[in-house]
Amino acid sequence: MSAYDERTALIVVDLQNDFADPAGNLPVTGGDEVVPIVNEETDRALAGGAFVAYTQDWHPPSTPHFAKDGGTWPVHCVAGTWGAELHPQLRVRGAVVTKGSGTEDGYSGFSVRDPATGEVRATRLASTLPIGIERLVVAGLATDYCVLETVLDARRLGYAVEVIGSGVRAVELKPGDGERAIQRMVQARATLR
Ligand code: VGL
Ligand code: ZN
Repeated sequence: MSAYDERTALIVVDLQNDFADPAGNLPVTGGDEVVPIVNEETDRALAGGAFVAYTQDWHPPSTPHFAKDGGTWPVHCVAGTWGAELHPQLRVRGAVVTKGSGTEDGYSGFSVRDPATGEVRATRLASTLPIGIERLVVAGLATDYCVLETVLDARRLGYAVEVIGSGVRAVELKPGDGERAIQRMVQARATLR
């Protein structure tokens, strides 16, 4: 395990009720197991002087992201609802960055995409990280969507990235999606711990 320092940020992706609670609208198998792992990781990060940020999927009631509106997913993480809240056992000790709150689609914590125009826009995440952050440690949900896209974007932005293998879980619309996502992250030269 590599040490935390003030040039490192721990990014906790979408650890929200709809994904992490078995009663959520888009439950990820084993999603709740990630919560204590992330809490311990946060202790280590803060002890080492690292920054911690939490992303929060935060959708309007209608969005091209949802199957009922032409997209892929059951309604989930609607802004202001129980499902969109961060998991109650998650100890939130850092910045919270919402994403997906407009009509845009996309999974990355760093960017969203307008499905009509293809335009890609930054979220507040990059600007929320303190100046001097060079390395990101990533955990959360889901391996094959928001974790994957956040890690790929982070590599494009030039951060060194470490993914905590025990701290992520996959949706697996198709079996093997989680493993394939890990391979893509490693191909992008993220390291897997
Ligand atoms: C996610 C599907 C839809 C995620 C978000 O957080 O991985 N997956 N919206
Ligand atoms: Zn979503």
